[in-house]
Amino acid sequence: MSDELKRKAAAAALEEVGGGMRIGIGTGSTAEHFIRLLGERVRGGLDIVGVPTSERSAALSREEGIRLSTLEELPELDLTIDGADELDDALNLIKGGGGALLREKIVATASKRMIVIADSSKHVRHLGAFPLPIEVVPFGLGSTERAVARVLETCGYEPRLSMREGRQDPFITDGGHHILDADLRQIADPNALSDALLRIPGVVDHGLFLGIAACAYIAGGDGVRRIEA
Ligand code: ABF
Repeated sequence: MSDELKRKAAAAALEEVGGGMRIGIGTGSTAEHFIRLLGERVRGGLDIVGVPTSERSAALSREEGIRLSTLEELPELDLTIDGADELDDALNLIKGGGGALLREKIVATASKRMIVIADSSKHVRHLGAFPLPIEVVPFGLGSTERAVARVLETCGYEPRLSMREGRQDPFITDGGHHILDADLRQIADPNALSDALLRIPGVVDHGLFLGIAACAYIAGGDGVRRIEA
């Protein structure tokens, strides 16, 4: 069911893609529906170029026959379409459950517009039930973990942090970093938390996407709703 909803959200967002566009291509199971639908359109003659947010999405896009480029060649994109782990009414997001948050944020902010696609289970009143991914460099991992815990405490959270496990142990992102997942239950002030985390030297970025998404297609039992930020 949720998979069918993800596909419906992806199909609705695809309507915003036009010929000649430079498209940021997201990561995750919802974004994979988008990539497959986009592939069908490309094989039907739609001329677009995509910039993928992960090696996984790049591989699927190639299989689908989508022409790919990079931000070096195309520093500005027209549109990015990507999934999310949580989104609120203001279209602030938690992303990074799939481990691709850094490239996702770089690609989304290089785009004139970002569109989120999600099933309605991702739409929440307050962000934070989904653990916040925090991408950190391998050097100094122990010290960075302590610094993150201190910052969370200062911001009023009980620091419940876990190192994400991967096939290699710990998980390694496409950029060669690790991910700490912070279970915060409810994020009272996302902007304050974002600023505080970004001041820690070993933190590369985190999964809060604040003021980045322009619109969302949310698919539920009663159809697909479009929300503007
Ligand atoms: C990406 O995929 C991520 O930022 C987010 O973590 C995840 C959502 O996955 P799915 O679409 O599989 O629920 O968009």
